[in-house]
Amino acid sequence: MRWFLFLFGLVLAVTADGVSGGGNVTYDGRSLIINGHHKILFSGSIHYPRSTPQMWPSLIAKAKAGGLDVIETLVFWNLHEPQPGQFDFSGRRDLVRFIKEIQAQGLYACIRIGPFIQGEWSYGGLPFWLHDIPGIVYRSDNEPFKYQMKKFVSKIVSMMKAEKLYASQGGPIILSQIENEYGMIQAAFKEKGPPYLRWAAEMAVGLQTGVPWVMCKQNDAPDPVINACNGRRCGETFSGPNSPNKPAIWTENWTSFYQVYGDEADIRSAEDIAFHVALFIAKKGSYVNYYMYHGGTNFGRTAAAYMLTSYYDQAPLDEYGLFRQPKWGHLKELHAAIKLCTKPLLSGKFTTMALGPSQQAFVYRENSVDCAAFLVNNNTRKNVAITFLGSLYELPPKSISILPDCKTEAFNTAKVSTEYSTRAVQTSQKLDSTKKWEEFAEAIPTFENTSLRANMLLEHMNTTKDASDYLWYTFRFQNDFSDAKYVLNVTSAAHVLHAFVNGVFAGSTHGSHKNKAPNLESRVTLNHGTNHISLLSGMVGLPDSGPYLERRVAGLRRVMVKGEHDDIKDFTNHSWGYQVGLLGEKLRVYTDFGSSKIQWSTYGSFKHQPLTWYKTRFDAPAGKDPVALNLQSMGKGEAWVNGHSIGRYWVSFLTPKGRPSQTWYNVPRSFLKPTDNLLVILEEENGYPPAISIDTISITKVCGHVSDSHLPPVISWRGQNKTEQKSGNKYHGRRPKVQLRCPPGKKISSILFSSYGTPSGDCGSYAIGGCHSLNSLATVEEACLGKRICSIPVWSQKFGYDPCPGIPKTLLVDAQCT
Ligand SMILES: *[C@@H]1O[C@H](CO)[C@@H](O)[C@H](O)[C@H]1NC(C)=O
Ligand SMILES: *[C@@H]1O[C@H](CO)[C@@H](O)[C@H](O)[C@H]1NC(C)=O
Ligand SMILES: *[C@@H]1O[C@H](CO)[C@@H](O)[C@H](O)[C@H]1NC(C)=O
Ligand SMILES: *[C@@H]1O[C@H](CO)[C@@H](O)[C@H](O)[C@H]1NC(C)=O
Ligand SMILES: *[C@@H]1O[C@H](CO)[C@@H](O)[C@H](O)[C@H]1NC(C)=O
Ligand SMILES: *[C@@H]1O[C@H](CO)[C@@H](O)[C@H](O)[C@H]1NC(C)=O
Ligand SMILES: *[C@@H]1O[C@H](CO)[C@@H](O)[C@H](O)[C@H]1NC(C)=O
Ligand SMILES: CC(=O)N[C@H]1CO[C@H](CO)[C@@H](O)[C@@H]1O
Repeated sequence: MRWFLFLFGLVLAVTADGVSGGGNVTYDGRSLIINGHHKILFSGSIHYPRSTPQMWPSLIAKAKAGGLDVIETLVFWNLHEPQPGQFDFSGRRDLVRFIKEIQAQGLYACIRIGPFIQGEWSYGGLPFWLHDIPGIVYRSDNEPFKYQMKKFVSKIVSMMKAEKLYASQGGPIILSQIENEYGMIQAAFKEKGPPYLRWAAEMAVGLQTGVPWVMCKQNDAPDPVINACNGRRCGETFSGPNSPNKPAIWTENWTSFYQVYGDEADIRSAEDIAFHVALFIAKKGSYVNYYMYHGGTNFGRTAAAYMLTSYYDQAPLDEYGLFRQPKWGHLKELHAAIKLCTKPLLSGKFTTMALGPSQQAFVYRENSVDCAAFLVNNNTRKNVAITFLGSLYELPPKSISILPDCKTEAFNTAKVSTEYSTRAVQTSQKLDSTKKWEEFAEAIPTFENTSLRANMLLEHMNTTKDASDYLWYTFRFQNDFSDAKYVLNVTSAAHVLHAFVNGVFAGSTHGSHKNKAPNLESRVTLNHGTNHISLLSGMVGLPDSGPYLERRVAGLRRVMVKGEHDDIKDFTNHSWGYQVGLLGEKLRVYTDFGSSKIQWSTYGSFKHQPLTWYKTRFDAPAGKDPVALNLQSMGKGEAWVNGHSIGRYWVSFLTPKGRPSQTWYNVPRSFLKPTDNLLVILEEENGYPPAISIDTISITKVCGHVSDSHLPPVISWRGQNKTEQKSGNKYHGRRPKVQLRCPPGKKISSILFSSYGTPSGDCGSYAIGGCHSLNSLATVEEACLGKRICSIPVWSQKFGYDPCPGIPKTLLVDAQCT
């Protein structure tokens, strides 16, 4: 009874005290201290340029509903300062608007300024123009770099101050980060590393933000900067703060992992994330950030080398901002359960107890009433019964039970109460009328067409200055070989390479995130007399990691033509002509204006060869569901909608399982008009545009699977009313139940499967087992049809009779949302 009242009070207290604008931020060995209060904080990464300003309010609201206190973002230097001194904070770049939206929703913010951020972002966020500063060495004790870094960091800090966005000024920002995972590469800088690191810390602290700074993966972060952990298992791997006066902070707890072309998606289960977060908190962690909470989209050419356009689609909010269940809901319940432990966690005495060979309790006791415990079963195979303070607890393999009163299990990391949801794609519009497509063949430039010349192979990035992914290398030569067969042999450090001989396609090669592109060795036919060779070097994003980024090289390294009789001509130091970018890019044919300036041909006018632009128009799908282009029929390239680049696509690069890493490409609703939207595609290989479709993405199915011994988490007590409170029965309302929730605007339209008994399988694939109530379907239909949300107790009485007395039963329900 007392515990319950306490619990209820605490819920109110957390809500009221929770997150409100501003306050002085300090810290001690336990946690951050905001306005004099210690805090356990849950944070989630949402990167403002990876979604649209129109999406920000709903993403932040969903993060708040998921129990987060803080939204964390990187700051993207190369997006904000594309040319020295020319700043851009418009649209998706509007950092101030993003922070103000966080503030408006009553959450805290953490900005990781870097300004080197890695982040699977092109060039790790550094503007490419830094490369042209004489003598520069990035991220080292190097005056030119330090000068530029300080200038940018100061600019961002003063922008935040001008808008009064630091907590010390009454704003939401409670934490900032300087540098990023420098500890991983510091050794490469030898004696230039440590002074740079100290300088970075002093420079940041000197900006007097009034809130603490962190450095992640930097065990020796200088005082007062806090060293933080990044990774998947910080509860197990983090060696802890480097001072007893600093709190344990986890800046990147990966909810999944970034994906490169050729990779399958990395699926990290809700149970595994919950286990490691609970463990980190159990071991005195006080701040956990989910990287990513919403990944979003790498629009345009912002993705780093070989990174997919879709970013952390497996996060609790998927690429489109839809709930990824049960991940979002399971973590929400975890946060609520941990928040119930706040008082003893922050002021209780900490002890640990061994309870078995791989079982342990982490206990925080303040007095006889305020006590919280985390029971850990680290056995990965077995259910284990644990006796703790005289009570028995059954823990599934590799799981943690949270007892906010040292008695009642409020939550177990491996018991998922949240429904599973299935995301489905519906084709809204096929673009299959060839009459509606037009095409434009990209010109293959020859040496004569170029104005930039050199008697050597230029380095790719330093030549394009990242104005385009593409660089043409051209040369001409008189063929005096007597052979009929030739091999063009190109060694390159480009990501992709397409070769053309006398205007005709002569072969391609590409690399991957792990391996550089193999040599292009193509059999070619040469003219007698003059031959024109045009080689297109392409980058799929600039590199974003490792030391000495300024020394990286890309593009062609060696070019030879070899005859049948091994007569070799080496053209490496020949006279070369260069063209930066494609003609279509220069003419901006992907905009309404640019597209009207060129002569498009009807679809199918010429024999398709790599490097063709395609154009059509389409209407926006009705409704509000997110929109995506299905590019399954295409190869590799980039797509634009009404002039906005929705990113690079690379469907022809298959995973080991033989499928594209990404088939659907996000088209934010705000890029669309109701009708007549301009779609332009640059296809580098061979594609079949008439098979492209405009699709919508939505949650169409929800499924729950709960056993009759599985009590729902204590978070559901929040909803209890006064009468229930007085009854003081802790277990009131805690009967095991399956809960189903369709997304807003949809209702349960049919029950696809329902079995109360011993159904086999799980939400992915199921079948009726040896024990099954004949009322399974009717009971669930009665409770759920036509409703958006329903809950069905896992209880024989509900199903009219017990189909197999004495046997533990489960209820598995799969339902359609329409
Ligand atoms: C921060 O602390 C200073 C004095 O220590 C105080 O004047 C100021 O009002 C505090 N700021 C907030 C937002 O509470
Ligand atoms: C659990 O076991 C694994 C493997 O033996 C070990 O690496 C890890 O540190 C253990 N974790 C805990 C919390 O005991
Ligand atoms: C390139 O040069 C050739 C020969 O001089 C010319 O016919 C062609 O039109 C030029 N192409 C472009 C894109 O300028
Ligand atoms: C990069 O290009 C610039 C001209 O834009 C040139 O001055 C410089 O030497 C080049 N740097 C390297 C490393 O090639
Ligand atoms: C291409 O050149 C590389 C060396 O640059 C050589 O190892 C390879 O054998 C050559 N390939 C052919 C087909 O000649
Ligand atoms: C090209 O020129 C560079 C610089 O003069 C030289 O080091 C290199 O060996 C030459 N390469 C070939 C294949 O001739
Ligand atoms: C409060 O809960 C009790 C017991 O579940 C129920 O009978 C009563 O109708 C509820 N009252 C309100 C106002 O919801
Ligand atoms: C960059 C980095 O530290 N990656 C590590 C993240 O954690 C996984 C597994 O915990 C490691 O395999 C990675 O090396």
